[in-house]
Amino acid sequence: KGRVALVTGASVGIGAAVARALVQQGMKVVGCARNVDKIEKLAAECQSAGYSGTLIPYKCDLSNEEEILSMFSAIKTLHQGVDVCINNAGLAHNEPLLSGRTDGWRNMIDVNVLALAICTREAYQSMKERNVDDGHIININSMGGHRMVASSDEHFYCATKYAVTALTEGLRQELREAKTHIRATCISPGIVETEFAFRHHNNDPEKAAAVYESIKCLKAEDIASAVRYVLSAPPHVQIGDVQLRPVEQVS
Ligand code: NJP
Repeated sequence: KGRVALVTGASVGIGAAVARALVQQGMKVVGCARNVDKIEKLAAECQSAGYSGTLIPYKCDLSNEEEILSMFSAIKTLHQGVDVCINNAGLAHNEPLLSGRTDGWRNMIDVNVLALAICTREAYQSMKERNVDDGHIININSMGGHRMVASSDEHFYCATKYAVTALTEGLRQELREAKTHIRATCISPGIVETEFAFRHHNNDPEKAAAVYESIKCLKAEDIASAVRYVLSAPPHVQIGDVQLRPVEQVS
Protein backbone atom coordinates (compact mmCIF):
# COMPACT_ATOMS: atom_id res chain seq x y z
CA LYS A 1 0.00 0.00 0.00
CA GLY A 2 1.30 3.45 -0.92
CA ARG A 3 4.26 1.96 -2.80
CA VAL A 4 5.07 2.98 -6.37
CA ALA A 5 4.82 0.24 -8.99
CA LEU A 6 5.77 0.49 -12.64
CA VAL A 7 3.75 -1.81 -14.92
CA THR A 8 4.95 -1.94 -18.52
CA GLY A 9 2.45 -2.72 -21.27
CA ALA A 10 -0.48 -1.51 -19.14
CA SER A 11 -2.75 -0.49 -22.03
CA VAL A 12 -4.46 -3.88 -22.53
CA GLY A 13 -4.33 -7.53 -21.52
CA ILE A 14 -2.28 -8.78 -18.58
CA GLY A 15 -0.64 -5.40 -17.89
CA ALA A 16 -4.01 -3.63 -17.65
CA ALA A 17 -5.34 -6.33 -15.29
CA VAL A 18 -2.22 -6.14 -13.12
CA ALA A 19 -2.35 -2.33 -12.99
CA ARG A 20 -6.02 -2.44 -11.99
CA ALA A 21 -5.40 -5.04 -9.27
CA LEU A 22 -2.53 -3.07 -7.73
CA VAL A 23 -4.48 0.21 -7.78
CA GLN A 24 -7.34 -1.61 -6.07
CA GLN A 25 -4.84 -2.62 -3.35
CA GLY A 26 -3.83 1.01 -2.80
CA MET A 27 -0.62 1.24 -4.78
CA LYS A 28 0.48 4.20 -6.87
CA VAL A 29 0.90 2.58 -10.30
CA VAL A 30 2.70 4.12 -13.25
CA GLY A 31 1.33 2.29 -16.28
CA CYS A 32 3.18 2.69 -19.55
CA ALA A 33 2.58 1.74 -23.18
CA ARG A 34 2.34 3.42 -26.57
CA ASN A 35 -1.49 3.57 -26.54
CA VAL A 36 -1.61 5.83 -23.51
CA ASP A 37 -5.26 6.76 -24.20
CA LYS A 38 -6.26 3.23 -23.13
CA ILE A 39 -4.38 3.64 -19.83
CA GLU A 40 -6.08 7.00 -19.30
CA LYS A 41 -9.45 5.27 -19.73
CA LEU A 42 -8.44 2.57 -17.25
CA ALA A 43 -7.28 5.24 -14.79
CA ALA A 44 -10.69 6.90 -15.00
CA GLU A 45 -12.39 3.52 -14.41
CA CYS A 46 -10.24 2.87 -11.34
CA GLN A 47 -11.13 6.30 -9.99
CA SER A 48 -14.88 5.81 -10.58
CA ALA A 49 -14.67 2.42 -8.86
CA GLY A 50 -13.31 4.22 -5.77
CA TYR A 51 -10.07 2.22 -5.62
CA SER A 52 -7.69 3.51 -2.95
CA GLY A 53 -4.62 3.72 -5.20
CA THR A 54 -3.98 5.72 -8.36
CA LEU A 55 -3.01 4.88 -11.91
CA ILE A 56 -0.68 7.32 -13.63
CA PRO A 57 -0.58 6.85 -17.43
CA TYR A 58 2.76 7.33 -19.17
CA LYS A 59 3.33 7.15 -22.92
CA CYS A 60 6.45 5.17 -23.71
CA ASP A 61 7.71 3.14 -26.64
CA LEU A 62 9.81 0.51 -24.90
CA SER A 63 11.82 -0.22 -28.03
CA ASN A 64 13.41 3.21 -27.54
CA GLU A 65 15.91 3.44 -24.66
CA GLU A 66 15.74 7.23 -24.48
CA GLU A 67 12.00 7.06 -23.87
CA ILE A 68 12.53 4.50 -21.08
CA LEU A 69 15.17 6.66 -19.41
CA SER A 70 12.95 9.77 -19.65
CA MET A 71 10.14 7.81 -18.01
CA PHE A 72 12.33 6.81 -15.05
CA SER A 73 13.52 10.36 -14.71
CA ALA A 74 9.89 11.61 -14.68
CA ILE A 75 8.98 8.97 -12.07
CA LYS A 76 11.89 10.18 -9.91
CA THR A 77 10.81 13.81 -10.17
CA LEU A 78 7.11 13.23 -9.60
CA HIS A 79 6.96 10.12 -7.36
CA GLN A 80 10.48 9.72 -5.86
CA GLY A 81 11.10 6.37 -7.54
CA VAL A 82 10.03 2.81 -8.16
CA ASP A 83 9.49 0.19 -5.41
CA VAL A 84 8.04 -2.55 -7.62
CA CYS A 85 8.79 -3.08 -11.31
CA ILE A 86 6.58 -5.37 -13.35
CA ASN A 87 8.15 -6.07 -16.72
CA ASN A 88 5.07 -7.23 -18.57
CA ALA A 89 5.18 -5.71 -22.08
CA GLY A 90 5.92 -8.31 -24.70
CA LEU A 91 4.93 -9.61 -28.10
CA ALA A 92 5.33 -12.48 -30.53
CA HIS A 93 5.64 -11.67 -34.21
CA ASN A 94 4.82 -14.50 -36.58
CA GLU A 95 8.37 -14.78 -38.00
CA PRO A 96 9.76 -18.34 -38.37
CA LEU A 97 13.51 -18.89 -38.32
CA LEU A 98 13.70 -20.06 -41.93
CA SER A 99 11.67 -17.24 -43.45
CA GLY A 100 11.10 -14.49 -40.86
CA ARG A 101 11.97 -10.79 -41.19
CA THR A 102 14.95 -9.48 -39.22
CA ASP A 103 12.90 -6.42 -38.19
CA GLY A 104 10.34 -8.64 -36.51
CA TRP A 105 13.06 -10.54 -34.61
CA ARG A 106 14.73 -7.26 -33.63
CA ASN A 107 11.47 -5.84 -32.28
CA MET A 108 10.96 -8.93 -30.11
CA ILE A 109 14.50 -8.60 -28.72
CA ASP A 110 14.04 -4.86 -28.13
CA VAL A 111 10.77 -5.18 -26.19
CA ASN A 112 10.89 -8.67 -24.64
CA VAL A 113 14.55 -8.63 -23.63
CA LEU A 114 16.32 -5.26 -23.87
CA ALA A 115 13.50 -3.12 -22.45
CA LEU A 116 13.09 -5.63 -19.61
CA ALA A 117 16.82 -5.39 -18.84
CA ILE A 118 16.88 -1.59 -19.04
CA CYS A 119 13.81 -1.24 -16.81
CA THR A 120 15.33 -3.73 -14.36
CA ARG A 121 18.58 -1.78 -14.14
CA GLU A 122 16.81 1.58 -13.75
CA ALA A 123 14.35 0.21 -11.18
CA TYR A 124 17.23 -1.29 -9.14
CA GLN A 125 19.18 1.99 -9.25
CA SER A 126 16.04 3.83 -8.13
CA MET A 127 15.58 1.43 -5.19
CA LYS A 128 19.27 1.58 -4.26
CA GLU A 129 19.50 5.37 -4.15
CA ARG A 130 16.48 5.50 -1.81
CA ASN A 131 17.64 2.55 0.34
CA VAL A 132 14.57 0.52 -0.61
CA ASP A 133 15.48 -2.98 0.57
CA ASP A 134 12.07 -4.62 0.05
CA GLY A 135 11.65 -3.86 -3.65
CA HIS A 136 10.45 -6.47 -6.12
CA ILE A 137 11.08 -7.02 -9.81
CA ILE A 138 8.56 -9.30 -11.50
CA ASN A 139 9.06 -10.47 -15.07
CA ILE A 140 6.09 -11.77 -17.03
CA ASN A 141 7.71 -14.66 -18.81
CA SER A 142 5.98 -17.55 -20.63
CA MET A 143 5.75 -21.34 -20.58
CA GLY A 144 7.65 -20.90 -23.84
CA GLY A 145 10.57 -19.61 -21.74
CA HIS A 146 10.98 -23.02 -20.15
CA ARG A 147 10.40 -25.50 -22.95
CA MET A 148 9.95 -25.39 -26.71
CA VAL A 149 6.20 -25.79 -26.70
CA ALA A 150 5.58 -23.55 -29.63
CA SER A 151 4.98 -23.99 -33.33
CA SER A 152 7.53 -22.67 -35.83
CA ASP A 153 5.98 -19.22 -35.89
CA GLU A 154 6.94 -18.79 -32.21
CA HIS A 155 10.49 -20.13 -32.05
CA PHE A 156 12.10 -16.70 -31.97
CA TYR A 157 9.57 -15.53 -29.37
CA CYS A 158 10.49 -18.57 -27.21
CA ALA A 159 14.17 -17.63 -27.52
CA THR A 160 13.40 -14.19 -26.09
CA LYS A 161 11.49 -15.81 -23.21
CA TYR A 162 14.36 -18.25 -22.51
CA ALA A 163 16.39 -15.05 -22.18
CA VAL A 164 13.87 -13.80 -19.60
CA THR A 165 14.34 -17.03 -17.61
CA ALA A 166 18.13 -16.57 -17.65
CA LEU A 167 17.95 -12.85 -16.84
CA THR A 168 15.63 -13.39 -13.87
CA GLU A 169 17.93 -16.02 -12.37
CA GLY A 170 20.98 -13.86 -13.07
CA LEU A 171 19.22 -10.90 -11.47
CA ARG A 172 18.45 -12.93 -8.34
CA GLN A 173 22.14 -13.78 -8.04
CA GLU A 174 23.31 -10.20 -8.62
CA LEU A 175 20.86 -8.92 -6.02
CA ARG A 176 22.30 -11.37 -3.47
CA GLU A 177 25.84 -10.30 -4.34
CA ALA A 178 24.73 -6.70 -3.81
CA LYS A 179 23.54 -7.76 -0.32
CA THR A 180 20.04 -6.45 -0.82
CA HIS A 181 16.73 -8.13 -0.03
CA ILE A 182 15.13 -6.91 -3.25
CA ARG A 183 13.44 -9.91 -4.85
CA ALA A 184 13.16 -11.19 -8.44
CA THR A 185 10.36 -13.41 -9.71
CA CYS A 186 9.15 -14.80 -13.03
CA ILE A 187 5.51 -15.44 -13.72
CA SER A 188 5.16 -17.82 -16.65
CA PRO A 189 1.71 -18.20 -18.17
CA GLY A 190 0.39 -20.59 -20.76
CA ILE A 191 -2.32 -19.32 -23.10
CA VAL A 192 -4.06 -16.20 -21.79
CA GLU A 193 -6.97 -14.62 -23.64
CA THR A 194 -5.75 -11.09 -24.46
CA GLU A 195 -4.84 -9.19 -27.64
CA PHE A 196 -1.63 -11.26 -27.83
CA ALA A 197 -2.82 -13.79 -30.45
CA PHE A 198 -4.50 -11.04 -32.53
CA ARG A 199 -1.23 -9.16 -32.73
CA HIS A 200 0.69 -12.37 -33.36
CA HIS A 201 -1.53 -13.21 -36.31
CA ASN A 202 -1.38 -9.66 -37.70
CA ASN A 203 -4.85 -8.86 -36.39
CA ASP A 204 -6.47 -11.75 -38.27
CA PRO A 205 -9.50 -12.30 -36.00
CA GLU A 206 -10.20 -15.83 -37.27
CA LYS A 207 -6.72 -17.14 -36.50
CA ALA A 208 -6.71 -15.48 -33.07
CA ALA A 209 -10.19 -16.78 -32.29
CA ALA A 210 -9.05 -20.28 -33.23
CA VAL A 211 -6.35 -20.06 -30.53
CA TYR A 212 -8.71 -18.80 -27.86
CA GLU A 213 -11.61 -21.10 -28.75
CA SER A 214 -9.48 -24.26 -28.81
CA ILE A 215 -9.42 -24.52 -25.00
CA LYS A 216 -10.68 -22.69 -21.92
CA CYS A 217 -7.86 -20.13 -21.64
CA LEU A 218 -6.48 -18.29 -18.65
CA LYS A 219 -7.82 -14.75 -18.11
CA ALA A 220 -5.59 -11.72 -17.61
CA GLU A 221 -7.05 -11.51 -14.08
CA ASP A 222 -5.56 -14.95 -13.28
CA ILE A 223 -2.10 -13.51 -13.90
CA ALA A 224 -2.96 -10.41 -11.85
CA SER A 225 -3.88 -12.75 -8.96
CA ALA A 226 -0.47 -14.42 -9.30
CA VAL A 227 1.22 -11.00 -9.12
CA ARG A 228 -0.72 -10.19 -5.95
CA TYR A 229 0.28 -13.54 -4.47
CA VAL A 230 3.96 -12.94 -5.26
CA LEU A 231 3.86 -9.44 -3.74
CA SER A 232 2.12 -10.71 -0.61
CA ALA A 233 4.82 -13.28 0.26
CA PRO A 234 6.67 -12.57 3.54
CA PRO A 235 9.97 -10.66 3.04
CA HIS A 236 12.16 -13.73 3.58
CA VAL A 237 10.39 -15.76 0.86
CA GLN A 238 11.86 -15.69 -2.64
CA ILE A 239 9.38 -17.00 -5.21
CA GLY A 240 11.49 -17.91 -8.23
CA ASP A 241 8.92 -18.81 -10.83
CA VAL A 242 5.16 -19.22 -10.91
CA GLN A 243 3.93 -21.33 -13.82
CA LEU A 244 0.24 -21.19 -14.69
CA ARG A 245 -1.39 -23.09 -17.55
CA PRO A 246 -4.99 -23.64 -18.50
CA VAL A 247 -6.06 -27.08 -17.28
CA GLU A 248 -6.82 -28.07 -20.87
CA GLN A 249 -3.44 -26.97 -22.28
CA VAL A 250 -1.45 -30.05 -23.22
CA SER A 251 2.16 -28.91 -23.75
O1 NJP B 1 -0.43 -9.25 -24.63
P1 NJP B 1 -1.22 -7.99 -25.29
P2 NJP B 1 -0.51 -9.90 -23.17
N1 NJP B 1 6.32 -0.20 -26.16
O2 NJP B 1 -0.86 -8.05 -26.72
C1 NJP B 1 2.68 -3.53 -24.87
C2 NJP B 1 3.26 -12.67 -21.99
N2 NJP B 1 2.51 -13.88 -22.34
O3 NJP B 1 -1.14 -9.01 -22.19
O4 NJP B 1 2.23 -0.11 -26.73
C3 NJP B 1 5.49 -0.22 -25.12
O5 NJP B 1 -2.66 -8.04 -24.90
C4 NJP B 1 1.32 -3.22 -25.47
O6 NJP B 1 1.06 -1.82 -25.40
P3 NJP B 1 0.92 -0.81 -26.69
C5 NJP B 1 3.69 -11.86 -23.20
O7 NJP B 1 4.84 -12.37 -23.80
C6 NJP B 1 1.27 -13.81 -22.87
O8 NJP B 1 -1.05 -11.26 -23.32
O9 NJP B 1 -0.19 0.10 -26.27
N3 NJP B 1 4.60 -1.18 -24.89
C7 NJP B 1 0.38 -3.98 -24.56
O10 NJP B 1 0.04 -3.19 -23.44
C8 NJP B 1 3.92 -10.51 -22.56
O11 NJP B 1 5.21 -10.42 -22.04
C9 NJP B 1 0.60 -14.99 -23.21
O12 NJP B 1 0.63 -1.65 -27.89
C10 NJP B 1 4.54 -2.19 -25.77
C11 NJP B 1 1.22 -5.16 -24.12
O13 NJP B 1 2.60 -4.88 -24.44
C12 NJP B 1 2.90 -10.47 -21.43
O14 NJP B 1 2.46 -11.80 -21.23
C13 NJP B 1 1.22 -16.21 -23.03
C14 NJP B 1 5.38 -2.25 -26.89
C15 NJP B 1 0.82 -6.44 -24.85
O15 NJP B 1 -0.52 -6.73 -24.59
C16 NJP B 1 1.69 -9.60 -21.71
O16 NJP B 1 1.04 -10.05 -22.89
C17 NJP B 1 2.49 -16.24 -22.51
C18 NJP B 1 6.31 -1.20 -27.07
N4 NJP B 1 7.15 -1.14 -28.13
C19 NJP B 1 3.13 -15.07 -22.17
N5 NJP B 1 5.07 -3.38 -27.60
C20 NJP B 1 -0.76 -15.02 -23.81
N6 NJP B 1 -1.48 -13.90 -23.86
O17 NJP B 1 -1.20 -16.11 -24.23
C21 NJP B 1 4.07 -4.00 -26.93
O18 NJP B 1 3.07 -17.42 -22.36
N7 NJP B 1 3.75 -3.28 -25.83
